[in-house]
Amino acid sequence: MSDCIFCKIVDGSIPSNKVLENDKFVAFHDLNPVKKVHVLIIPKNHVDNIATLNADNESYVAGMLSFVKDVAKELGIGEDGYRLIFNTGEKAGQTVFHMHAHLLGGEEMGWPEA
Ligand code: IU
Repeated sequence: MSDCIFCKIVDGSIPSNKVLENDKFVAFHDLNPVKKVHVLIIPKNHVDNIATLNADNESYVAGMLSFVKDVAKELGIGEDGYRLIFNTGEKAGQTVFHMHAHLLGGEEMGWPEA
């Protein structure tokens, strides 16, 4: 999508601090981290969010969890414990409508969060 900021990160027209990339996914550091480690993981092909997945686009996100595991390992938090969050829809706090997982870690995290 031409006006999507994360699509521009994928095509390189907007720079990002990348952690890992493969043919389907990119992981980069969030500009406004809320934890010591805060990385966004996105599919290269545009999907708005989980709610808009369907038979035509679900292949875009197949393998995403396995990529998350590789990213956590790359960041050195693979054994430590980490949290994955998909804000889905405005009511849940989604502000960028290109599907992304927030990978959070590097510090102790309570559950539920205060
Ligand atoms: P959300 O789940 O849609 O609210 O998350 C969007 C995230 O994207 C948020 O944590 C922003 O800090 C982050 N972000 C970014 O890292 N780089 C950008 O250019 C933009 C948003 I716009």
